[in-house]
Order: sequence, then structure tokens, then C-alpha cells
Amino acid sequence: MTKKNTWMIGCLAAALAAFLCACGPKKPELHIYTWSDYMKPELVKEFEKAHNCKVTIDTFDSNEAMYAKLRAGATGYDLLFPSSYMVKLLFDLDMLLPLDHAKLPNLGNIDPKYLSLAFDKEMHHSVPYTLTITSIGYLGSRVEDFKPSWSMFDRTDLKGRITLLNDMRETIGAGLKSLGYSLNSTDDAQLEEAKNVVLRWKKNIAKFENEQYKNGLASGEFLVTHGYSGDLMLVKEENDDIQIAIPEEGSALSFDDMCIPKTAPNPDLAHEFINFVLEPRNAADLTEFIWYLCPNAPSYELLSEEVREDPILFPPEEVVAKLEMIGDIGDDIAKYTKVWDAIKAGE
Ligand code: SPD
Repeated sequence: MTKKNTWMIGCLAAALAAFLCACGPKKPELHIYTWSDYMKPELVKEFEKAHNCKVTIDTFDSNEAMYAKLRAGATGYDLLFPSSYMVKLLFDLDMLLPLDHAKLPNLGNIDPKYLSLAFDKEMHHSVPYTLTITSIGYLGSRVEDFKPSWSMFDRTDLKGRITLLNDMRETIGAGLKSLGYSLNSTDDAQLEEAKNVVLRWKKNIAKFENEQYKNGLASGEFLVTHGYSGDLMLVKEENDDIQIAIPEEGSALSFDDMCIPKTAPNPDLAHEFINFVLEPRNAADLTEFIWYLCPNAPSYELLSEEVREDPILFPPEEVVAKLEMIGDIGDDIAKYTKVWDAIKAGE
């Protein structure tokens, strides 16, 4: 064989190999739709390797944004992480797949103490992922006379340096709590009062914000922020002047759950991922990375002592007693939407 022929055969073989590679079986894909800063990249890589698959993560910044996107017809997601009250809404609309417990041998790791608070106690279509305690973050050295109270949002000396969550249930809920009412109230007069409280706070705040408040607090642009517990703990890593307080009038407790939409292209892989998250080692890793407690009982002993003693991740009983779960309020959600629209439009 001439040198030229050998060279040509080599080229053809390389081209064939490249062709076969490109046309070979496509890796299975898992599409996740979740909140930002809510997954540990190393764990995702580990899952991809173990299942020879590709994981893609899209993010939302509020339950309502996620809901609007799904209702507008977005498909292709295998796994969602909404808060429980939103899971209930999706379930009522028949948008969720029942979970196959045979594929979830780690389900028993969910802490019964927290499962007893969940809506879907049988984990028929959702599994608790994390717990959020809605809190106030502030810069300890810059805010004088800080009080762990919703009244901080009335402090005119902090005008323009405060943010409130752009989250209908949380912010109207804060208004209700500040008045001593349930954050699930559907009483028209109480909701009207709460609307006026939030409108008063609105005069004082820089904006309603769910994402940028984190960096804003870390950089000192904002001095007091209404925030989700783990997000505040995350930015505290960047600026240790950040303090986190739970308002004494009470605040919101919520679960974000893992659930599979009926339109999921790969529900088997979604089950595998849920089961992977429920491994105690992985749940502990997540708690120490995203700073939201994964309510996975056997994972607790794998956490560092400092984390196990953290009062936001493991609040003392007297604090828990003041927290209220954001509940499913059925069709009365329309009342909240109306109040929220009035708050957004109002001066
Ligand atoms: N960065 C993750 C934020 C998730 C917080 N949970 C939202 C709970 C809403 N009630």
C-alpha cells in the first residue's frame, strides 16, 4: 500500500469515528426548573456521571413567575421545585405526576417532624426539598437600634436602603403578621389593613426584590432586606457584618418541594434525581452549600456542629411556635392577587 493510500484510509477512519460519535445514542437529559442558588454544582456533576446523563437547570425568582411560565405552555421540564402552596395549585390543575414510591427508596429519610407540617404528607406527588424561614437581613454595624420586628420597614431614616420581597404571599403575609393576623388570612378587612401597611412600607423601600437584594446587602447598597433565610446566610459568607433576624411578631415558614410535571419527558430520571437528593450525604452537602435545611433526618448527624447549632437552620422551639406555614387558600388566592396588584400600582 502506498503512503498516500495509508494516509487516505487513516483520514476516512477518523471521519467515520467522528460521524459515529456524533450520531451515537444521545445522552438522556434531565431538565430542572428551580430557584437560583439552589443546587450544588458538584452534586449535579456526580449525578450526571452516575447516570451518564446531562442535567440542565433553568431558574425562576418567584412561585408566580414559575406558574405563569408553565400555564403559558412551557414544557420540557422533568423536575420542579415550587413552594408547597404552589405545588397544591399545580396538583389541583392536574399538572403533576403521582410519584412512584418504588423508585424512591430514600423517601423514609424525610424528617417526620417536618413531614407532619407538609400538605402532601403521603408524598403522593411531592417531596419536601428544603425549609425557608422568611427573615430580615441587615448590616449590624450600619443599622442603629435594630429591632427584630416588621416595624423596621417603617424606619424613615433607612428610606431607600430597604427592600421587600417581590413575593405576593410573603409580603402581604408580612403585612398581616405585623398586625397580629394570620398570614393565611382571607378576611377582607384584614387584607385591606395589610395592604395599607405594605403601601406605607412601599414609600420607604428601594424596591420589591427577590434576587438582587442578596448582592445589594453584601455590598452595603441596602441596609435592611426582607429575605429568604438561606439566601441571607449565603451572602453572609461574603460579608460577615450581615445579621439575620426572625421578626418577633412571627414570620413565614415554607417548604419548597420536588415534583414532576405530567409533561416531563424523562420522569424516570426525575425520580432518580429525587432519590439522589434524599441520600443523607447529599442532603447534608446541600444544607451546607445552599444554606436551607434539607429536612432529611439521617443527614443531620453529618452536618458540622456549627451548622447543627445554627438558630436559623435549627430554630429553637419558641421561635418555631411563632412561625406559620404559608397555606393553600384555594380560590381566595384571587383576593391576594387583587391586593398585590393594588400595592404594585399604588403610591
Ligand atoms: N435561592 C433559593 C430561594 C428559595 C426560597 N424559597 C422560597 C420560599 C417562598 N415562600
